Amino acid sequence: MLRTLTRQFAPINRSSFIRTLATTTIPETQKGVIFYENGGKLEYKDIPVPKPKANEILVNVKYSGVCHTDLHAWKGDWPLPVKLPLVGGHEGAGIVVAKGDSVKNFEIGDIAGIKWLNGSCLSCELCEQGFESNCAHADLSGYTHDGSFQQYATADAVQAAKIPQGTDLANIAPILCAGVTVYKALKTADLKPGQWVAISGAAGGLGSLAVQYAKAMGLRVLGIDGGDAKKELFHSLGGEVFVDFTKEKNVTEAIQNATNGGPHGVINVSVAEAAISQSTEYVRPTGTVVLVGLPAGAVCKSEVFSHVVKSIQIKGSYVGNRADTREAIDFFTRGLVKSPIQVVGLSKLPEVFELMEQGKILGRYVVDTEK
Ligand code: 8ID
Ligand code: ZN
Repeated sequence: MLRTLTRQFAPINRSSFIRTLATTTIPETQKGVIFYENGGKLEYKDIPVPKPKANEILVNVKYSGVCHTDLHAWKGDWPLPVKLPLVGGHEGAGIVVAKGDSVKNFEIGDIAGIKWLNGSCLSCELCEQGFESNCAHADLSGYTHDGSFQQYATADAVQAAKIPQGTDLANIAPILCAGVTVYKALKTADLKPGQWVAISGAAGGLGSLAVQYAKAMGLRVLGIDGGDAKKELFHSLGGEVFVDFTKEKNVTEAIQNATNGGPHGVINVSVAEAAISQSTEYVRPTGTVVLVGLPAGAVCKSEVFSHVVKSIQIKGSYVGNRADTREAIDFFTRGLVKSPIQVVGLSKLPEVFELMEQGKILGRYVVDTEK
């Protein structure tokens, strides 16, 4: 039996929240963007509203960020097959409108976030130790489980993100993947306040948040990306030194000069294989290269002699666990990071993918599921 939304909310003076007051019944069908094969038509149409299982909440998604991962999923870039047909999206923010009988941690009317990690087994050694994203049975929103590019989406209540009442839902959406991921990647780099971190892909969705989390952690931030608009965004977010890979003749030298010997850590959030390998060259001796961006079929090459003599580390970092999520949201709620977003209707998703493919997006696009 599902407990459905009946209670009346007290009005809160936030535009994205007020619009939820009208949501009192759960329809049978809803608008969503669905595709039936990789690279196939992205159809904006009426689809059934999913029913939550005993362990799940049903979230009336108001806004969803569009992550480059959604583009990879649609294109079929990775060696892990997607569920088909698929509703993508994994940065969904909305209101809990129904829940399964065994859900204890959410009430109807709570604000919840749909994350990439929709659910995990919670009983294997990895889950037990907080490495839930690495669980062999991980269920992924917008990949193996229909995600947030629809008005109603389900999530395992244990993994769904808790969002404080009154939060601006459009602005928090990108925190649910991009924010959590870069926050975790920065923790993985294990840097100290005052040290240099380079963000490769600094003005994209993940990068623009990484700059701010890094600043909030007391790091000095060098950003690498292409074009004047990206440079401007980077500096407006508090970044210190910008290296334009489209203009700079010797990127490695420019980065090492600006950081007096190379950054202590590098967060790779570009979707460019060559840029990832290059980061092993300019990183400071004893520094750490963190791999986050996932270009199709990419290999990270590190020249072995230098790797050994410089004693560098290369680490992979994959979203974050429940604690990372809570902490990343806390940085946002305290105003330490802001989402540089542009909001468009969900029906415009194909156009957003096109801009993303061309590398033309500044910050993050967020889709409004009601348009
Ligand atoms: O858990 C994870 N590891 C995780 C989580 C979320 C996303 C990984 N990702 C992956 C995505 O799947 C994607 O491969 O991180 C990558 C970046 O996602 P995004 O930030 O959502 O993508 P974007 O908004 O398109 O930003 C990419 C930026 O990289 C720049 C672009 O200009 C853009 O600003 N860029 C490129 I493409 N080539 C570059 C280069 N050679 C570059 N920046 C510097 N040097
Ligand atoms: Zn993502």
